[in-house]
Amino acid sequence: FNMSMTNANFPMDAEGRTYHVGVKHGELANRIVTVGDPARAIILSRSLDGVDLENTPAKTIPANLFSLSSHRGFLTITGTYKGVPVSIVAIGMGISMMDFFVRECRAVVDGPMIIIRLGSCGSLSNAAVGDVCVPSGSYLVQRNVNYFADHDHSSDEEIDSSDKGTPYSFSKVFKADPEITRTLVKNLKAQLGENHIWSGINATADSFYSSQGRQDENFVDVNQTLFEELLKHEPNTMTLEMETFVLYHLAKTSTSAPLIRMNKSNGNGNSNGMENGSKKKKSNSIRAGACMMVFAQRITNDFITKEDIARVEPMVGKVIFDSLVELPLDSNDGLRPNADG
Ligand code: R1P
Repeated sequence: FNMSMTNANFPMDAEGRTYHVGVKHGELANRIVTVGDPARAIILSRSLDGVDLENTPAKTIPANLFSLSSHRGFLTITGTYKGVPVSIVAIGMGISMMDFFVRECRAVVDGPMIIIRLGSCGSLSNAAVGDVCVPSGSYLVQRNVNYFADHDHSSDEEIDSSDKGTPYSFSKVFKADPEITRTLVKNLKAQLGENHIWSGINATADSFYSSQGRQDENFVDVNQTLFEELLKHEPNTMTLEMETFVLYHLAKTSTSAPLIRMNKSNGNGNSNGMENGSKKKKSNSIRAGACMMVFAQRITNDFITKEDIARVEPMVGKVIFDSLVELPLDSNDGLRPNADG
């Protein structure tokens, strides 16, 4: 890996490899599954075409697939599924890692992309450990660090709204691609059973601990009433995890997202004019979706067993690949006049 970068704005090396994910043109498919855990990426890779399962030990990347492990902990595996090119990218944890992944992958892939996250999460709803949640939208939960500046928080107090603000802030909901969500729900229900698949809204938190309402006596977190605040903000809050919001947000703000294209090229409000000539050019969209396995039930305090992870993970992985190859790369949903209201 050549570490000499050619510019400071969007660093790439002489070969065109991105600075953190380490990928270059040709190494990534337009259809991508992203996970946190590299071990999950390797388990999923066993479902790709041409893998010699008998002679590929567990925890080993199948020899017939392209793989790249970056110096910053990203793992990319590319192959085909039912003949269609797909990639699996393990990114680690947190909002910054999702940002690195989406931007650097976008930079080296031509044309429209579909990105589906397969994560794990905590459940705030009735979804039990081992169940799978498919969020149609996500918001961001951030610790408001200013709240903790130069105030006396030695006593645990209720979340309030005095002049120092509230200890946690919640963003608006950004939506998943509706067709991806529908396809995932349909295929997951067929595979895992109606009762194990849940729809709702996800909350992406900037910490595993404080902004997910975990109690830690070593720090002043003022998060005792966080769950109630989340449900007040968004009554359909179903899950808590650490990446999905950034994926949905970047898909929405990508410069070829339908709404942004519309604003740029359609100042006169006539969507027909835009649709005519630009159908071929508008092909850099990112369609995003996600599903997550419940590892932690935050209300009952159950945690998933290793056996359940081993059972659910490869099954959900296969459903995502089936969904990925079933979905058209470029949706025209947002380009229909009035499609977004
Ligand atoms: C925390 O344990 C991690 O698990 C969840 C959270 O979002 C966070 O990244 O997702 P992954 O299993 O995909 O890493």
